Amino acid sequence: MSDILKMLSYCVEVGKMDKLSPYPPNMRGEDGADELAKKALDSGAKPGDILEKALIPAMAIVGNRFSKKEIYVPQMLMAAKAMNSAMKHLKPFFQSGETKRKGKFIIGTVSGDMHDIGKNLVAMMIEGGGWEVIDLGVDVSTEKFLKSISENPDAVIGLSALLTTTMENMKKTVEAIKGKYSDSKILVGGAPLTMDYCKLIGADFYSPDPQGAVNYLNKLVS
Ligand code: B1M
Repeated sequence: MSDILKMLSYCVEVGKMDKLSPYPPNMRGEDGADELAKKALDSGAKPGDILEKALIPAMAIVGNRFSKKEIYVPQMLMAAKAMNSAMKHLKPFFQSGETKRKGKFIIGTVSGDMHDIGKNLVAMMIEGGGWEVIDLGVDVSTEKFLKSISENPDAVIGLSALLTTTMENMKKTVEAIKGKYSDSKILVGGAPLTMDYCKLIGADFYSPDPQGAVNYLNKLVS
């Protein structure tokens, strides 16, 4: 991995957003995730590599540290902000799919859940894969999903949940969607989910990562 990617990964890990951000104090005045993501792209790194080799592993480290109580919510939040600072440079690349739109994809993080980094990554990758993405955001109620499906009846639906508590809300949303639109295809994802849980709640597919989500959607139209 290049030095730029290593440094970018480290910036996300420690929550260094950009050159002007005062946090962490020992890196004051140094490039942050914002500048380094841009430099990585300028030096020829592929957006997918920046994502998979630098950003996603950094967030995994942050998550493990949080689990072990080595860091707390504020540090986690700073890391998420640093990741988003880098992502703003990658987003146009993921969105500029050269292929014709393959269909519509509605995505949202389920009710009660504010986590959006993974959901945004999935949305970006799917958009880059040639799909029109309707992103409903975070804390999305069942009613909001149903309204969007009524406006886009052929869309595939994607639900994300990061909390064990909101997995239950995902179940309720899947039941409501399938009750009203039995032919709909629902893809679920998020760190606490499994294929078994996907089957249990009556969703159609579980993907642990964005690429699996893209592959699933592409199979539906191939
Ligand atoms: Co939260 N948080 N958090 N958090 N947070 C977790 C999820 C947690 C596992 C940390 C831990 O304890 N180790 C834990 C959940 C425990 C549990 O439920 N069992 C937790 C907790 C407890 C909380 C709070 C309750 C903390 C508190 O306030 N005490 C609180 C809840 C707020 C709420 O939602 N109501 C909270 C808050 C936050 C922040 C706001 C500080 C921040 C979110 C910022 C944001 O999203 N804008 C945050 C963060 C950053 C995390 C961790 C560290 C990282 C999540 C992340 O972005 N990962 C996380 C720990 C962890 O995951 N290890 C944690 C990177 C991202 C790329 O991965 O989202 O898994 P992920 O997405 C992956 C795949 O899952 C998949 O693709 C993505 C890319 O590979 N995927 C899909 C995701 N959605 C998909 C949908 C698909 C397909 C694939 O199809 C539709």
